[in-house]
Amino acid sequence: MKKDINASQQKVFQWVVATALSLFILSPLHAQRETRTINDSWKFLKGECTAASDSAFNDKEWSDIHLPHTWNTDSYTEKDYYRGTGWYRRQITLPQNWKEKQIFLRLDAASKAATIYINGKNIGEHTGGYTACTFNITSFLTPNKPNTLAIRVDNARMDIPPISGDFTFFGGIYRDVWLTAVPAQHFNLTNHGSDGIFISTPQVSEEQATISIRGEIKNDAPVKTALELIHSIYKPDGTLLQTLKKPLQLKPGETYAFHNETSPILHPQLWTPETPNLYRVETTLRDKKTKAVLDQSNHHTGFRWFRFDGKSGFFLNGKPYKLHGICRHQDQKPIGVALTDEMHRRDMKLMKEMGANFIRISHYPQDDAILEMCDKLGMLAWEEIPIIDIVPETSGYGDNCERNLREMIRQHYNHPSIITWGYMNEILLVTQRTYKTEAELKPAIERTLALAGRLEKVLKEEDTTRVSTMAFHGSNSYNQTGISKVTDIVGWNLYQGWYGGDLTGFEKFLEEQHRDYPTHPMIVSEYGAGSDKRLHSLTPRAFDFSIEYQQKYLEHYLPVIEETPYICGGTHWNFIDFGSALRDESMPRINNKGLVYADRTPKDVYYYYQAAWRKDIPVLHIASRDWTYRTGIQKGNAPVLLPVKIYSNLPEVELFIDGKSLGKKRVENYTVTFEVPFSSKEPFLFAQGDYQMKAFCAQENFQGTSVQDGLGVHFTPIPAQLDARNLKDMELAINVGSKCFFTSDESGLTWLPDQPYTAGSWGYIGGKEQDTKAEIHNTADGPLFQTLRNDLEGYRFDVPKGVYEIELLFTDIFRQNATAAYLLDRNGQQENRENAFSISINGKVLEESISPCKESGYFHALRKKYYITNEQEYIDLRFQATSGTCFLNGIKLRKYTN
Ligand code: GCB
Ligand code: CA
Repeated sequence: MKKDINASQQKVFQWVVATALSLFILSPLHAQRETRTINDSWKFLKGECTAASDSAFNDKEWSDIHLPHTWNTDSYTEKDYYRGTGWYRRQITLPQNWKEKQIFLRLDAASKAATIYINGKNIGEHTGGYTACTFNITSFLTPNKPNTLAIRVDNARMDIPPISGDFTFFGGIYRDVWLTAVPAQHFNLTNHGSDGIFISTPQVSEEQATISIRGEIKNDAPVKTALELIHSIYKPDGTLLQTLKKPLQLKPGETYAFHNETSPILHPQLWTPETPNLYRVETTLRDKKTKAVLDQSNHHTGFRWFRFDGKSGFFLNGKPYKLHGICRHQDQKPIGVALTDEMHRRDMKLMKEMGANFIRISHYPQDDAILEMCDKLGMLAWEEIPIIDIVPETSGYGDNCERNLREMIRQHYNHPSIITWGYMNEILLVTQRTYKTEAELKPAIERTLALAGRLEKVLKEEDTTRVSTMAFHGSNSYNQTGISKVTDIVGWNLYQGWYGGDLTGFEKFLEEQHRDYPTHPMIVSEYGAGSDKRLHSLTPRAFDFSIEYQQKYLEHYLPVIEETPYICGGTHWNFIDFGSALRDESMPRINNKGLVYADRTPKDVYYYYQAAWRKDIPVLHIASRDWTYRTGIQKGNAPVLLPVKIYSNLPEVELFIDGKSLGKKRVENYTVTFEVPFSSKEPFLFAQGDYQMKAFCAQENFQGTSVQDGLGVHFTPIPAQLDARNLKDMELAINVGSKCFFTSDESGLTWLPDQPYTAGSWGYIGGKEQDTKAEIHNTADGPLFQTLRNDLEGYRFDVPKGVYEIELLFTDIFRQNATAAYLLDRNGQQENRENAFSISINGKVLEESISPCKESGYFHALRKKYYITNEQEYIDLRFQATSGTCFLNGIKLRKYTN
C-alpha cells in the first residue's frame, strides 16, 4: 500500500535524506584507515639482478605477472626445482588524499626472505616465508609521482626455517601485498606484521565473560593531540552490547600503550565448532574535538575455554570433546602456493562439510583467510612454525625461528579458533640419521633442547591463553632426551602399517606411551597412507598405493582414536595431495596421502570421515567413484563377483545392481561391503538407506526418510579361458609382479593383477614379486613399471593359433638409490648389478640377451613390441639370465589376425 506523503512529512524526509547524504559525503572518509591490495601490474624476473633495486632500472623485458605468484610450478615436474632469487618490481602512485598520511606496506607472505627497496633505498628485510611483515614507508615515498617498489625474494636461504621437510619450499610473493594509509594518529601497524590490537577473554564461563583489548596508539604528528579511544562490543546478531570510551592525550611522537577490559557480559553465547558465535570488537580512535574517526580496527572474538588432559582427553567449554582433525598443506597442483583467498576458503568449507572440527595448520602459518574461516565456520586450530627434522648450527637460524614464532602468534592472536601453537615437527628424525655416533648426536640434541626451551619461553611470553605443542615421529627418543617434557601437550605422527610394522602397532604405541607417561595429553598429530586413483586391489597391502589400502588403513586408525578416551583427537595427514618435489613413489613430486586429490575432488575415503563425523545429516556414499572402470576374470558366462563398498552413518543399507536388490546389510564402522555380481557392460549401482528424522534433528529442513546414491560403472570381463572368439578385439594387459589393477590415465587401459599360470589360462611361471618406490623415467605409467617379477622362469598364455602382437615391459630397479629422509624405517632392498637375459617364445629365440638398464637406463621404462606367428595352442615365453637376474614388469597380448 502506498500512501501520499504530505508536505511537512516530505520536508522532514528530505532533511533526513540530506543529512544522511551529507554525513556520508562530508564525513571525512579519507581521515580513516584506507587499505587496498597492490596485486596487479608487477614485473618479474627469475634470477639475480642487483641493479633492479634502482628506480632507473629498465624492466621492460621482464614478465608481466600479478600476485599471488610463485616461481616454483617447476616443482611438480623437477625434483631439483628452482631455489634462488627472484625480483619483483612495480610503480606506486599515491592518491592525492594520501599526502598527509602515514603509509604502510604489508606483504602477507614472500618466501623465504624479502628485501624491499623504494626508489632505490633499502627499506628493510623480512626473513620467514609464511608470516607477514609491515613497513612504514612514508618517508621513502614522493607524492605526485610514480615511486618504484622493488622486492628481492630468495627461497634458498638456509638460515630460515624450513631447511628440511617433506614438502616443496615454493618461492615468490605468493600472498597479497597491501598498502594502508592512516592519519598521523593511528594504531601501531608495525608490530610484527600484526595490526597491533590484541584481544583475549580473561574471564569466561557459561555465566559471564569479559574481553580484554590491548594495543598501542602512535602519534606521528609534531604536535600533541587529544584523542578518544572507543571499544564497541557487538553481539553475534550485530546488536551493540557495550561501549568503552577513554580520553587520551598524546605527545608529539609518542607511542601509548592501552589495556582495557569490558565489564562482565552475562550469559555469553559460547563459541564452539557447532555454534561459532562471534562477538565483534570494534576499536576506534577519534579526534576528541571534531569526533572525526582517525583509525579503526575490527576483530571477532569468541567465548570458549578448553583443557587438555592426559587421562581423559580434550575438553571444550567444560565438556569432553574429541578433536576430529586434519592437517592441511597450502598448495594446489599445478598452481603451487599462489592461491586466491577463495581457494583457501573452499578448502575450509570442504573440511567443515566433511565434519572436521579441528585443523592442524601444518607445517607453517597460513593465509589469514584460513584463520578467518576457522573462526567463522567453527574449526579449532593448531598453528605452527616450520622447524622440521633437524636444528642446524647455521648462525641466525634460532633468531629467525624466534621471530617467526612471535610473528605467527601476534598476527593470529585474536582468532578464538586457535587453541595451540606449535614449533617443531619430528625434530629428531633427520637429526638421528645425520649424527650417527653418540659424540655427534649429543651436541645436536643439546642444540635442539636449547632452541625448544628458548621458543617455549617466547611462546609463553607472547600468549598465556593457549598451550604449546610439538609433533614427534614414533620414537621413544623424544622421551629419553627430555624433549617431550618441553611443551604442554605432545603430538605423535604415527604410520604403523605404512612405513613399517602393522596396523595394530598403532594402538600398541599409544598404549605404551600412555602407560609410561600417563599425564601427557596426546594428539595423534599425523597418520595417513598414500593412494593413487590408478591403483586398485582386492588384496590391498601397505605401500601398494591402492585406493583400497588407504581405506583399510584409515578404517583401522579412526576407531582407535575415537574410542580411546585419553587421546585428545587426531589430525589426518593430509587433507590434500600436496607438492613434495623430493618424493618419488607412485606419483612423483606429490605426497598422495590426501583425502581429496590435488584439484580438491574428494577421494572416496573423504566420505568415510564424513559418515563418522557428521551427525546432523544422513551420509550414504557408494565408495567406488575412484574405481568406476572395473574388470574381473570371468569363468564362462557367470557374473563376476566384485566388492562394492559404501560409507554411511545409517544403521543399514540396501544395494541394487541394474535394479536387482542384493538385500540389506548392517553398517559397521560406517562401512558396508557387498559382493556384487557384475555382468552387463555398464551396470548401474544404486544404494538406499532409511533413517529416522530425529536422528538428524540438527538439520530441521531435512524432510526425507530415506537417502540414496547411484553410480554408473564400466565393466570389462576378462575370460578365464582364452579362445579365438573372446580374444577378438581384446588387449590382455597384465601388471606383472603386482596384485593391483592399474588403469593408465593416459590410455584408459586397465592392466590386471598378475596370477600364476594354470592350464587353459595365463600367468607367470616361477620368480618372486619385487618393487621399488623410486621414480620411473620415460613414462607416465610409473606404478606399472615399479612392480616386477624377478627371477622369473616363464610367462604362458593358452591361446589358439594365429598372429599376435606381444608387448613386454621392463625397468631395471636393481641399483642402489638413496633412501629419502621421509622413508621412516624403510631400507632400500636394491643392489647394484648388471642384468641381462635371453627370452624365447615357443622354443624360438626372441631376444638373445636383453639388458633393459643398458637399453634405457636404470629406473627407465622400456617397452618392446613383437609380432609372432603362433603355430601352437599356446604362447610360452621363457627367460634365462645371462648376467644377474631376469625380470618382467608388464606384458600385453593382442591377437592381430582373426
Ligand atoms: C611426517 C611428516 C610430514 C610428512 C609425512 C609423510 O611424519 O611430519 O611432513 O609429509 O610424515 O607423509 O611421510
Ligand atoms: Ca608391474
